[in-house]
Amino acid sequence: MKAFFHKDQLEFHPKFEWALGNRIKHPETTKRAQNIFRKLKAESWIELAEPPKIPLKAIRDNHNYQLITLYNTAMELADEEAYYPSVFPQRAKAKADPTNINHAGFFCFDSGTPLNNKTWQAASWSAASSYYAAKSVLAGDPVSYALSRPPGHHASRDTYGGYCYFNNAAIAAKVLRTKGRVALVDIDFHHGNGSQEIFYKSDDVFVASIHGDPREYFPYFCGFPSEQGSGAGLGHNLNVILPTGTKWPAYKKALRTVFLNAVKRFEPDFLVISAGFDTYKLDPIGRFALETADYKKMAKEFDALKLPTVICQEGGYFTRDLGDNVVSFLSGFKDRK
Ligand code: SP5
Ligand code: ZN
Repeated sequence: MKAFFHKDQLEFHPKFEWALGNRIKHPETTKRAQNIFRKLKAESWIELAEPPKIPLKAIRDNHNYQLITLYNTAMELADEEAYYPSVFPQRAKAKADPTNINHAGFFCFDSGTPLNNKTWQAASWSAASSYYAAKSVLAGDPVSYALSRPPGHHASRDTYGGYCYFNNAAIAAKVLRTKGRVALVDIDFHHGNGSQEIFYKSDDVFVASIHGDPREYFPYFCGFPSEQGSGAGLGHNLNVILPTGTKWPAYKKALRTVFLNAVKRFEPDFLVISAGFDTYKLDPIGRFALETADYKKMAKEFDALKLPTVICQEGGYFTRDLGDNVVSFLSGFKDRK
């Protein structure tokens, strides 16, 4: 199995975030990616591959030019300077100039996702990892993994937040949809609001997310079962909420009876998995209670669909066990190579 990662994804070091009024150490560290990389390297059946540069057009297919411009504006920040917006306009009435860093709040929806002069570099290499993982699946690999860090599923066409800058999984889905119907399934603890928004009106990409209750957890304002898509996409968006403390037996039940059934009914040709491991029992942010071995069991449920599959890394903040959890998950697809 190929695993895509570029070392410049490590050049981005968010130091802190503002969370619920407190300044806390940033959970989305380079150590996360390094831990995953080290564990992947120890597995002989995983082949690490460095992606080439992503064509700008592949980013433009998902994100508008203002967002791209803003990250380029941030490249002019001084070393060690991080920009946290402090003004968040009511969008409908606002106009923004993305060459002015002080307008960043127009594009941003939280205070946990800083911009600095390395954001563009890391985010575009992360996008490249998922783009080329999708390309490898189109070229015949049954399953590919993208160590996409920074993560992506909270980023929409024109907004960033939740530690996400470009929506890596959506970029992969758009590569695959040129050749068929795509199911994008999101198993991160948090609702994949960016992915939902990008494909909300699409009838050829089904988006399904299984997550903690947004009334209590990030991203708070969406991720409810009533959100089912609109226009041609009506019926092609699924949100499943599980209670705080959920363990594997209850997770598996929801996965089989609701989640996977809906995916099958859609009859996809390809699968993209937004794979977050903040559902882990020791995770400092997520509040489910899955164990390392559960990720292999979960993967086998997806593997049984027998679809060409791209797996994109999302969250997971208990760094010590993160790589083990990723390897456990990937091992569920091992029989397909
Ligand atoms: C990709 C992803 O998983 N993004 C998650 C963003 C969540 N941001 C809000 C975090 C709130 C942190 N609360 C601190 C609890 C410390 N014990
Ligand atoms: Zn998450």
